[in-house]
Amino acid sequence: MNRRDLMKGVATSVAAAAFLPAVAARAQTIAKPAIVMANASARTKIDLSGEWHVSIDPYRAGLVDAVGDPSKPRHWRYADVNVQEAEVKNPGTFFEQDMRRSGTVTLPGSWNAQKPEWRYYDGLMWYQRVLEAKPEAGRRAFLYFEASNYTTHVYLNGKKLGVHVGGFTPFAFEVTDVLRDGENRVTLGVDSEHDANAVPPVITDWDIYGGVTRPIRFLTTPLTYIDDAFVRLGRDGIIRASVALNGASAAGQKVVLTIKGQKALAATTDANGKAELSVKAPKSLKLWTPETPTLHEVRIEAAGDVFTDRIGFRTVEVKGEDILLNGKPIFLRGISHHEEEIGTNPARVITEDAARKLLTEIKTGLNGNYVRLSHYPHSEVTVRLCDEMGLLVWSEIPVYWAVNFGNPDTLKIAQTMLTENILRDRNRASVIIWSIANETPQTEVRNQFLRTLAQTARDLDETRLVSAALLVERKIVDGHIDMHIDDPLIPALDIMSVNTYNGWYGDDKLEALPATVWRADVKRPLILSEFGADSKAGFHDPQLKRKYSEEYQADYYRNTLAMADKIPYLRGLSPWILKDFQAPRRQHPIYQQGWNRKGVISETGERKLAFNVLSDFYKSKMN
Ligand code: GCB
Repeated sequence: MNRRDLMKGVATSVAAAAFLPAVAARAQTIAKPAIVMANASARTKIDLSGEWHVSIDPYRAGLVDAVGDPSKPRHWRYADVNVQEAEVKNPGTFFEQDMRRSGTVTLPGSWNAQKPEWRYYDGLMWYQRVLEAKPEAGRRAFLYFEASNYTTHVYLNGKKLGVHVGGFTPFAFEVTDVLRDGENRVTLGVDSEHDANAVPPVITDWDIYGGVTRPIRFLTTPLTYIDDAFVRLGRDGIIRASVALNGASAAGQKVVLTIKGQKALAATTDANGKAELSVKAPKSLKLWTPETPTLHEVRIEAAGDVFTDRIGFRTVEVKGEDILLNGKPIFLRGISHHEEEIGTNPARVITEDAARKLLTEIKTGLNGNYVRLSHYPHSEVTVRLCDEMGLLVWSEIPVYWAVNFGNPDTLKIAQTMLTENILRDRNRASVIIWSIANETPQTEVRNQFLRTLAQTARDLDETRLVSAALLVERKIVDGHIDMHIDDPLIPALDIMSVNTYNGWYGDDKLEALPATVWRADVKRPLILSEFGADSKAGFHDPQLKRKYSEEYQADYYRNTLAMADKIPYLRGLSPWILKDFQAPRRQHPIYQQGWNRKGVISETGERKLAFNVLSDFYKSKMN
């Protein structure tokens, strides 16, 4: 398939011109979420991982009745009612659900892996469990969700706390006033449906993984607490901390910041509860690098609350065609990675152990220093491990393929996701690139949409680079393959990144790839953000080297890497992809069976021939 063809007809149907001012107006109104709860896991009082009652609701009866009327109480999974007792008390009453007597599943974990018939279920699922808690005088209480996919309705003791849209970023609701002493009931309605305005849109090349995919925590804080803290090293050699308090006494509070081994800094919060602190980085400060990923103990005290984290200091910038880390040019030896654990029936449950296994294959197995966490924000545990292990990170939001660029509400969803992602991860030294999109059509509404996102990223974080994985047109010029990078979005980006599949999609011979000519209109460092070919682990075909054989994939890598090596402004690679992953669009009965087979390891972790080709190439790039 020609990559351009994929995008034909995708250009938005909404009247674009009328729409642009609305897009711009919307950009002004995006706000930080009411609760950030930076480094939330450090505040965990009760981890709500474990058994939850579950009830499937494909027609959404618990939310809306037939013909759109309000739903009937007998369907309300969230009602604060003991159904069994109510049935005895009033024999005339009836219910069409009872969460307490429904079966259970273990959360976190997408429903896809919980029952074979749920593998491709796309709809509403209800969850409920008991939270034993006690309201505490002088403390606030919250429910914090690391991620739940896609629309999550949250209730406590029959009261609706709110709704969150988006599958990969954290959110929280305050429950101080709803919490009761003893048994509390948390009920969640998680709807995986993506409509045409969703981010990502309906069609992707990965599995939906509906449900609660990351931990849920019950947290408590003092009445005024440190909600957000962004601690970073600027390109000017200054360490800065932006601190935000949340609570009635947020204004006029003393804030004290200590980086272990350094002198403490102090400031006072303004009328909005915010404080800015800064100090020139001492010469002795150990910088974070992939080779020596030093993390410093950071402690912030204010209003009787304490925030702690382990934070690395480093700078990243672009100069001409170079990416500089701590002022020195760097080549990104990476690979793309979907969030999916090794195994034959993955549930997208990323434990520290599961993440470590996968990242070790990149760091040690492939001699990598970089990972593209595609196509959406991955688990916090993964990003924290990258900090610890020394892997640079490309972080992405799922503005993918046919997003409805003409719709201001879609932009708002994307901006909110980007904001939640940046607020969660901007203390992670490993993260160097915010990616705002993948393979999007070159239309004016798309350009506006993505420029707005680029600005959102820069407003929230002045220390990192902005990029997007772009499409590029392939032509034949004078007998060679010609790739001309001319996307009008590039001036808004720090790095131009391009996905290219010549030799897999299309008819190009592998031997023709090394002679490919790459041309770019704008001077920027280039990352080949994707290239790849399917192979089924164990299918060997040394003679014919048919597609899907390990030999074809290995040859594809050899030739594509030979091509890449000739691009003078190439500064990084993240081939597609580390591991074979679930992809409902991929149904070749012999080779794919529901998996995208472009992994250099199989779904069970078996290394394919291409793994060694890439690993050797990266070895040759290590200084
Ligand atoms: C792409 C997409 C990625 C797909 C891949 C493929 O360009 O960005 O999500 O999975 O191609 O395998 O075709």
